[in-house]
Amino acid sequence: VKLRKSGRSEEEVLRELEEMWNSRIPYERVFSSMCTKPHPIAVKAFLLFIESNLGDFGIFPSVKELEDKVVSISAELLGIKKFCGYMTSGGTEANIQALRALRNVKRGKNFIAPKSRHFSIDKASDILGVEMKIAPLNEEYQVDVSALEEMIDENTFGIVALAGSTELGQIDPLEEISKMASECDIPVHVDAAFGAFVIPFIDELDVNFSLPSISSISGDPHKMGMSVIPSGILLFSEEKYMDAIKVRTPYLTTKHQYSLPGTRPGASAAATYAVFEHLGKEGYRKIVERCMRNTKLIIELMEELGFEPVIEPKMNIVTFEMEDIDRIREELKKRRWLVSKSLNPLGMRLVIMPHVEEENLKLFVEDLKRII
Ligand code: 0PR
Repeated sequence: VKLRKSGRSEEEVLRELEEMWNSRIPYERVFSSMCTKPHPIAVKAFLLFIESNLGDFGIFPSVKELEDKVVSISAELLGIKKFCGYMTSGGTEANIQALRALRNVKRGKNFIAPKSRHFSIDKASDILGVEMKIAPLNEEYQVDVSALEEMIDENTFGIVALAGSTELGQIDPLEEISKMASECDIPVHVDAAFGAFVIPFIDELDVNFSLPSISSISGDPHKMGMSVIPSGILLFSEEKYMDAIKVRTPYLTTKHQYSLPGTRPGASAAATYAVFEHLGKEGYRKIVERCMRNTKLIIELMEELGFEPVIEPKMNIVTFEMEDIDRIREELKKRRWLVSKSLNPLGMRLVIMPHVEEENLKLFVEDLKRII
């Protein structure tokens, strides 16, 4: 494909794109994604700020204000009083940056992450050129804290814990980890990419994010926050961690930068602020409650087919052990359903996002029944 000598009409180009867009499996039939249709107000706000660049916000001072508001609203939601932070492109950037900050502060050579970590942690280890030690899980698929403690050595600069694991939505025992880490003087990064905008709206999940030793927390508005892609949050408990990833930017309108990308969308800050303001706690709670009702429904329907969830889901992710997941997944795809495969344990993983309708869960299970 080459750049054309002379261009085609707007109408023609857009028609081609529309056709391409319409060929996808719509979100209504996608149970494999942690992303969802952004809230309409997020889309409007995004378009309004489409030109803005948070990488040089002296030109667009209002986007910096919006980013700061998004960061403090997120911190308040998670019950964190003392914080600093910025908007990332998502969970991957946040994990890389959090580990970079810990490595730079502690000057160590390795960190420890649970077996249940997201693969972005592996990317961080590779990019930073530091060793990643993998901690085993207990029978509830949470990190085994005593094994974790034994893995700490004089070169360990940090620990990763999960609040909403990718495969099961499991939450690691943060209080226990924090207590142990405080005794060993090791900072902890909590990856709440998925959980940050779910946990605060489920009363039974009484998770304390404001613990000693928790040095950073990440959470993604582009997952359960109903915002647009790319929207992530990274919060640090102390300035020294932010300072450890600061670079000077002499020729910009601003003196320094903390983010991994240089140029980055101010539109994401506007979109996320808009959806935060518009939904409020009540709006989010309703969305999360509906996702949890649908998660319970799919469990009931799957139990009728003889499948049990691996763990009682804490959030709207549920995984069923399934030996022949590869074949079933292929067959489901032929019928235009997308599910994902979990590896630990081998099974079918369903993420019951706000775009998942009760009716479609019933149709899905009927198709699954025919396949098995
Ligand atoms: N941390 C955790 C716990 C995650 O689950 C994810 C993404 C990340 C970090 C990285 O976040 P970003 O992808 O925003 O950088 N987990 C999802 C997954 O791998 C991402 C995803 C989203 C995958 C939508 C598929 C999809 O359709 O399942």
